Amino acid sequence: MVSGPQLSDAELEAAIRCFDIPGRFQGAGELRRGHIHTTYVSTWVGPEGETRYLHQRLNAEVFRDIPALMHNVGLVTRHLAASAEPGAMEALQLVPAVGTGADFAECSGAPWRTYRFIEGAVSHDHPQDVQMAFTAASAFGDFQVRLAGLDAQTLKITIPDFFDSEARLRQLEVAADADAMERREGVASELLFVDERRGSCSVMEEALRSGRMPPRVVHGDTKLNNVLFDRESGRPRCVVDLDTCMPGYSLYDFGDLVRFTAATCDEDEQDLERASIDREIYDALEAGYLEHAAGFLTPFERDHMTFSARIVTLTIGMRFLADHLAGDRYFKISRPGHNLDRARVQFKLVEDMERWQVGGA
Ligand code: GN1
Ligand code: MG
Repeated sequence: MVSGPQLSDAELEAAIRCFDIPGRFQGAGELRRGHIHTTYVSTWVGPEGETRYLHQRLNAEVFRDIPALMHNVGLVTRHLAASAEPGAMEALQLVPAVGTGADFAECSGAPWRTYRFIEGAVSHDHPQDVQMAFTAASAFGDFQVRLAGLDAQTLKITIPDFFDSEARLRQLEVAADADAMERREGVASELLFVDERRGSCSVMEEALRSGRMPPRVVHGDTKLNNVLFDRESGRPRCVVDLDTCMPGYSLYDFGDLVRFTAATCDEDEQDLERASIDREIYDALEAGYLEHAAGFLTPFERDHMTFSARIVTLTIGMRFLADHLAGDRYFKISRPGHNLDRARVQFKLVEDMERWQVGGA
């Protein structure tokens, strides 16, 4: 997908007004975040002063069943809010739609949802120091512990095989065989890179099949910037982006956290020389994650933490490469070859982790 949908100001305001927000509407603007949905922030003035709201025009190509997606988000936000202890992180708060009271609404030709904006918080694409990495990992570990109280059966599978590396490999191979954009020749070395590692794509799936690793509800997109930190104190305030909260395996979240947070460059860096994994950050992530997760990880999981970082990075690289081959239909891009750049960074990170023998499994 090349860019978000272009909406007129009137269409945007109409969509925002589908939600039950008190006060007088002041204005709204786009917040350029994420590869999937399109996000806006609006400002309102009421008796309590100025308040802001976050609105998302949901991507129904990626999430084919929006009611199922919002069923999960509603369940998770309410579970987190109900189980919050004093001093715990906040849960995102959905704003109901006018008239129906539902968690989403069809407006201006698309499905939308609205959250209360979390004020006084910041997010980071890169950790400022090892302490920040530790804190983020601890926040995601805590999030998993709190989700453990939620019956996985009640959550819907909104994107089938989302965490499954074997399925992601097959999707890449289908995209390469179809070669819809005639880009296959240009990515021969990347396809070879994946092919040489195809055996590793079965390790986690085999463990799930054989029962050596339990399925668990996970966050599914544990990028550092999905933790909001308090601007003043630096403490974690809220874990956001709950779209991929689904049954998966715990180490997926740990692996994805390493992939993004310990990387020394942006996810789409074009100078591959800059792409590596920062070992100190890796260690802080491991220690931070274990702060809460040590209590529930099985010996198999404990032994496969470093491996999970490698396999999740390879898997997301395969997804970017498959999308490049298919014509950039899934992840938003802002330049030609953007998904290929993203894939190459992931593969460089995998190579780096292999070099320092991360995850012998
Ligand atoms: C997508 O849109 P965003 O940035 O929250 C993707 C994740 C990927 C991530 C890679 C539903 O998340 O799975 O890990 O990009 N979300 C979906 O940056 O596919
Ligand atoms: Mg996401």
